[in-house]
Amino acid sequence: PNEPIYVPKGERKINFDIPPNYVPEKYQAVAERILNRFGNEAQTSIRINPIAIPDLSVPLALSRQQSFSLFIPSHRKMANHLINIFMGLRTVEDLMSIATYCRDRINAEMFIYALSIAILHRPDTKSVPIPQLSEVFPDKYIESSIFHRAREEANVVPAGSRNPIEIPLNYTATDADPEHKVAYWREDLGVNLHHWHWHLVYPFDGPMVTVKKDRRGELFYYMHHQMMSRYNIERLCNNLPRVRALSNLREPLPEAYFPKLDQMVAGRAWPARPSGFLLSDLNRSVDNVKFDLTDLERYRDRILETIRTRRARNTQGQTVILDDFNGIDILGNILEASILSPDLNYYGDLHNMVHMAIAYCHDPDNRYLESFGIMGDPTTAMRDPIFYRWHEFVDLIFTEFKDSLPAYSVQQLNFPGVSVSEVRITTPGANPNTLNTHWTKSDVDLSRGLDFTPRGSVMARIQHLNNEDFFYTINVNNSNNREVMGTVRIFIAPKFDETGRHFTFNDQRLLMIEMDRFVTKLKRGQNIISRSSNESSLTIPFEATFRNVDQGRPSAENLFDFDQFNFCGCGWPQHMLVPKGTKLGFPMDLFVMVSNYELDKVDQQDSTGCRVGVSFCGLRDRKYPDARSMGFPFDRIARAGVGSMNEFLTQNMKIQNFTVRFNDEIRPQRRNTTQRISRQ
Ligand code: CUO
Repeated sequence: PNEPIYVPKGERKINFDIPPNYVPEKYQAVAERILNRFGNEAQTSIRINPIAIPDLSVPLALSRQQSFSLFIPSHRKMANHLINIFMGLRTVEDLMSIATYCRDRINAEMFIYALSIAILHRPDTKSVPIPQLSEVFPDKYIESSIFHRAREEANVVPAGSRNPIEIPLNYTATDADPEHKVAYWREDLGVNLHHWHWHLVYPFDGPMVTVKKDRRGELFYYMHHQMMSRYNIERLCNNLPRVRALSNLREPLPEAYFPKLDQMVAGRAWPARPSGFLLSDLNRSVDNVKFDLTDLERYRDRILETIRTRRARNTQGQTVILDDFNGIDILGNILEASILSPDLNYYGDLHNMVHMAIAYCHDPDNRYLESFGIMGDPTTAMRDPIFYRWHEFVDLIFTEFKDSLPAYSVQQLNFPGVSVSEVRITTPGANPNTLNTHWTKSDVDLSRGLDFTPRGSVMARIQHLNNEDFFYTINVNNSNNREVMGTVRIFIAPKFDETGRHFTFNDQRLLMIEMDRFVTKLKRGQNIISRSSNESSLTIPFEATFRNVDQGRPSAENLFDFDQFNFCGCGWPQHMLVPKGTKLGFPMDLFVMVSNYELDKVDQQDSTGCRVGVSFCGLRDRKYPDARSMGFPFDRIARAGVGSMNEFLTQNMKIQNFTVRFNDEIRPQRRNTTQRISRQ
């Protein structure tokens, strides 16, 4: 039961042994030809057992031609119904059976969503990798014209000899729109996959939320806050100012976005949004979506009032105190909103509704029969510049609350007897304290998402940002007369703002991005800690996003192998760990803190699941493995008298200048996963 059920490796000849009534009516006539297509030459046959089919009328209400969105409450309800069915099945075989029955009947996106949630949460499918969304729905990530070229390639060239189809870096706009300078970041495949995966692991609605996820509201705050800081740093690297929050919903939106994506399943193009659009009240009976901008403003004001008083109310009319530690978790659930919100009616569903208001601004009353834009789907939302304006506002609300809490005292920050004397960054072959970035071209397989014959791999080749591997070296002195345990917390932030001025402590701390966090033993006396960038607690390995392209062309052997490498998909992509920097070198501060593990530790059993991407994604079925508030020590304002980073430091912290140098050339990805495998 702990082994993957079905491992696709290269090309295999597979027949399917499926109960006749499982095949939808319209395919009945050709069923035999499809299911048994390899006849006696098949290497494997997959057998599906017939079981009683549950009532699927609720999820079937959304047709296969409609677009599915988690942000639409009626769609969520249907998906939750399906998730409950998948979760309630007795065995993995029964799950496969019902999933097979649903596969060609249920709306495809809803089906993949519900099945992925079930696989992630059923105890008997812990080790089953969920389908990589970029391969199932490549149309959500990759420019539409490529699919015509892919079809041509597949028809003319036999599988195995096909060349990857190159996708240019700049296809959604030109630098005439300044916002386009950071399109490589917004449209990055790994960044978007991470965001989709995060929302799968931490849904805001549905049966999986009530299985209480530890600190999910707080993680909503922290993960999105960190993405915002990363995006703002990326903007500074590209000579753009930090994002201006979308605080006035009545102002025209100067940010335009033309996605150039097609939804193949629904057979429609994602609508574009020219510059200057206005949000308006929504009234779309077809989606059961109806709300006014005034409603949103009322929810916002109630949330701000809750922050001012640090008191929320619940459905029973009781007061819920937002305390120093749990307040942020409650606020995260109020703001998103999740069904864990103390009072969904009173506080509304602010974050999700503004996603919707933006997604429907081109057709708020459905008079043109248009569906939602890319802000209406967590899979695609991060491509749009407006995403960051809205999330900057969400982040401001969180910051408003965090800034009302008392600052950390020296005592809370300190680790008696432990001091950090030196920290440095080493990139092999480069100057000390330099990080190097460049472009890389990597491949993704489109074929699972292409419904045409002949079959076999068709690869798209994508150009993306990447960084050279590097190490941190940290010298720590332990003057206690015994061994102690410490948590090493590594952050980086830019030194100068958009006008070239040194950041104040308060502005710089908000841009501190986490790079790594790990627990280590500190023996008495001097300790030299060396840590590789590939071990980061933030990231998933390069190969979890891309097919390996060591030799320039993927082969059946180096396609990634689920047996050895049971990837867990949630986590920041390794290739986006380091901001782009600049050609001349972008000046940043490296911050390292060693905190007292006695105050950090969470007593619980070791996790058996994924141990990658933990900083943003937590551990499956376990508490978040760090007792401190997320973002510690930068989640609070500075104590009195601290105006600069130097003044903030206690003896268990150290900062170091470094630069990030961008080389505007394409370099191949080195194999870097060995360390990661042994760590697991
Ligand atoms: Cu992740 Cu707005 O929460 O998209």
